[in-house]
Amino acid sequence: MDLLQIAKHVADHQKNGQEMDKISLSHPNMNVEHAYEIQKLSMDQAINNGDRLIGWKMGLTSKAKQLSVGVEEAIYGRLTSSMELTEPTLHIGNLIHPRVEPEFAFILNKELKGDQITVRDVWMATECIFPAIEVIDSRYRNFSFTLEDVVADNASSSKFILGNQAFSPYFTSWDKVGVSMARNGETVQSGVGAAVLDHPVKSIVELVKMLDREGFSVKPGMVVLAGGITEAINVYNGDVIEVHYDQLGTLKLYVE
Ligand code: 0L1
Ligand code: MG
Repeated sequence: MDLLQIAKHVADHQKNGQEMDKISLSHPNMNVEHAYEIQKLSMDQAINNGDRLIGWKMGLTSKAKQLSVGVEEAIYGRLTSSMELTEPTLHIGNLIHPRVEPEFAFILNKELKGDQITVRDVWMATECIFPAIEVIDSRYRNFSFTLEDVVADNASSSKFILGNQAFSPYFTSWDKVGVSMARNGETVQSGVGAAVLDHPVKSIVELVKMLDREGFSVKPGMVVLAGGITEAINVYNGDVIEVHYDQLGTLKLYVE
């Protein structure tokens, strides 16, 4: 299996917003280690072309999401500078079938690494937390994939936006924050922070342990999306998405 060739193929489809066949169809022997290597190599393509690694995301962190895509473990992906929206407008011309989901974004101020990482280590290294919206856009038809496929496709990462207000980690019970998401004024999803591995901080612990297996770490200044708090919803041209985070405000996203 030529992992670099597969990675270039994935990178092209990500860049051009084009659907592709599942890699597992042509490479049924691909395992999760291969898939993470494909993810790394494909994101290296983007980085070599001027993009910048600015953080990590955790995906499939809720049981509901794992069930909906038929897998039993959380996964991670890479966040680059070109994925961050600085204005609340999502241009979908170059996307395939975008979905959005509410998340919390941790900003770290110390390196986090190693398989002995604890919740306390994460809190000691967390500068602040932002309410955030992640846009996922699987490059596979109908969001249909195996665990290996979705890992190779950078955990369906596409775009993300942080709120304008950063919050101290210490005065909010992040697992208790209620979140509701409305499309064009109608509430379509609601959830609570505990949907993310019982507490979003545990997702960061899990990420650091997973990264350690591959020799990576979370660097100071990086952003980490902890995982979807509700199911993701499809968005279409003209939609206005509003996500309300109890006590923390509302994020809007205009889809064009
Ligand atoms: O961020 C996520 O939880 C998405 C991970 C990949 C699964 C999907 O595309 O729904
Ligand atoms: Mg997500």
